[in-house]
Amino acid sequence: MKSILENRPELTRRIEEVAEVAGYLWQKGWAERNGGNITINVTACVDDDIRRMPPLSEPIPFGLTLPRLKGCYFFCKGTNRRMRDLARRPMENGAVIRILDDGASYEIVADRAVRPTSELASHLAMHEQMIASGNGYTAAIHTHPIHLVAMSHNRAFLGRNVLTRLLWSMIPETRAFCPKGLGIVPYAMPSSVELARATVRQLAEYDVVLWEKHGVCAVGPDVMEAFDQIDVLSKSAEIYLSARAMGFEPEGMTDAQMDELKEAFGL
Ligand code: 2HA
Ligand code: ZN
Repeated sequence: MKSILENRPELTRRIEEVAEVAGYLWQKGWAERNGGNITINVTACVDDDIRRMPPLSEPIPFGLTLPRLKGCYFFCKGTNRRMRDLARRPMENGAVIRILDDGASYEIVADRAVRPTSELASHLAMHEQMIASGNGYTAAIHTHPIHLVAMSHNRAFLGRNVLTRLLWSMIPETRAFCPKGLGIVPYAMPSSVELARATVRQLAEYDVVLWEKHGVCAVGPDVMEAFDQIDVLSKSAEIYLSARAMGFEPEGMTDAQMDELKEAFGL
């Protein structure tokens, strides 16, 4: 069987990058069973031959109407597929989809009829928002980072920017490399349109959002940068929890130290 990746080095590179990050999510312990999902907007890598490719599925509605996505193409992890399998065999555990002209449904175009992630509504809503904002972002990741999810079980952390300030204060790099901080999305049913809408509202302000008692979503210019943001926040969460496990509340950097950082890095 001919793969869509054949003779398409840029598309291949982008999907190899997804596979690399999928491996990291598994190694981190953030991707049990089929947990988490990755989507990337690959429209810029699409040529006329791809545009002419016949669909491998019926049109499938995704539950929202997102007019900016008309004619866009996405590579999506498959629903019920394992992240660790996506890492080794991306085209068997994910698929390229085409958004149809109604902006409300998609069809699968390659390589196989693998149905996209159960969180497709949230992912596509995030992509629509990224296009609307003109930020040039192309990647969205949802994963289940242990320490951040644990922290979301404490109501005291869920106030606006409470966790952001706490996590920033654990190590200077977190503020430097996650300058917008961490948005909070109150618990909502996985895969729901309600969850998608609440996620997008937070993304107007943040590049990473915490889904209460579930996981995080991050967006970025590419999948590696989206991953890095989750990784630095998660590092801070681990430092906080290590200190607590040693029996003390960590002091945290002072507001003055963090402001100094803001100026030095032009954040
Ligand atoms: O894809 O993580 O939230 C499995 C999930 C759903
Ligand atoms: Zn999830």
